[in-house]
Amino acid sequence: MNFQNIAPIETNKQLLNLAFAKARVKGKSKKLKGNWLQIIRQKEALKLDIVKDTIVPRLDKVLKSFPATADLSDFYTKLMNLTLDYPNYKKSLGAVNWAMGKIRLLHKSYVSKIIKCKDREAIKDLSKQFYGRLSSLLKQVSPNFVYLEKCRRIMKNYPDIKELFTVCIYGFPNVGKTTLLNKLTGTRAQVAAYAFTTKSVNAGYFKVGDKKIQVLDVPGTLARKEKMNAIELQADLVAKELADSIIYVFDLSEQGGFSIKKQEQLLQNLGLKKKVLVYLSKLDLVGPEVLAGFKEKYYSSEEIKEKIVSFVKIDPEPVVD
Ligand SMILES: Nc1nc2c(ncn2[C@@H]2O[C@H](COP(=O)(O)OP(=O)(O)OP(=O)(O)O)[C@@H](O)[C@H]2O)c(=O)[nH]1
Ligand SMILES: [Mg+2]
Repeated sequence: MNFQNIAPIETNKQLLNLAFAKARVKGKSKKLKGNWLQIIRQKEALKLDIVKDTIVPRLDKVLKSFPATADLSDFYTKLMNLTLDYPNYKKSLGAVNWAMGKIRLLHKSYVSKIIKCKDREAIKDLSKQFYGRLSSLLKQVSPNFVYLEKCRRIMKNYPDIKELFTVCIYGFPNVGKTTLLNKLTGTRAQVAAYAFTTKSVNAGYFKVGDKKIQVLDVPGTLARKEKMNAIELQADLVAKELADSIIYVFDLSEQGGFSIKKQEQLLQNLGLKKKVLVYLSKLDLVGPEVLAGFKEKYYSSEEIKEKIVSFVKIDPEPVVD
């Protein structure tokens, strides 16, 4: 699922300014026929049409560009629960829908009042009332617009998960996980010399023969069971629920800030019923004696590719009668 193309959400003020500007310009350009009263009525009703037809489709676009909650997979629903205030997100989408309906009703009722009105001042008054009620309605849902824009910016960073054999690159912060993702898949995800550089899930792909593998690089975990923050919990979610297999990045140099002992403990306590491959990062910073003392089986990035491809089940040939 792709979250990159959700349209930006305008503020209530931007929407109103745009609608009023359009009504001013377009309202003047149309030639109207009839006596003065008919012309005034048509002119005001036309402005109301333009305002409604500017705002409602924009709100509709906001609603349509967010994925319908019913279409979201379990993984994305969980990811949204970790990274956003999910009830507020759903409430905000509901508020946009409510506002659209209200604007349509308001427009209909004021246009029908204007069309029946016989007094120039009263027509102007009705127009003013419409604009006043419209702007207070939009003000009422303005916090929902602001919240949805915040959600859009967060969701833009969600990985576009594909239905492929999936590997999760896991380990403490700053050990070299993203560096390995870039090496395996040719992505250019951000790498930096501090912990929690990766705050959301990065995806990359590699292919060996006709087998395509999805590699998900996740934020580092501090492995504090009860105290994980929302960033770390994303790592847990991918490792536990999405990944078919794990690459555990081990920084023997300890330059990332985590001791060999701590990293060994995390590796032993992973408790996932999945194949785990160990990758040693920063070997250029490690002396031969340290490497010799490391007793776990480990793989180079090239060996990891081959190994992972060997994990992918070959679908049995379909039986033909
Ligand atoms: N010398 C050396 N530095 C490395 C190697 N791999 C990674 N680094 C450095 O280690 C630092 C952390 O690398 P990242 O790939 O951002 O580590 P990460 O595990 O993704 O970090 P978080 O996203 O914060 O959890 C960066 O400064 C990298 O340049 C390596 O093989 N050798
Ligand atoms: Mg990273």
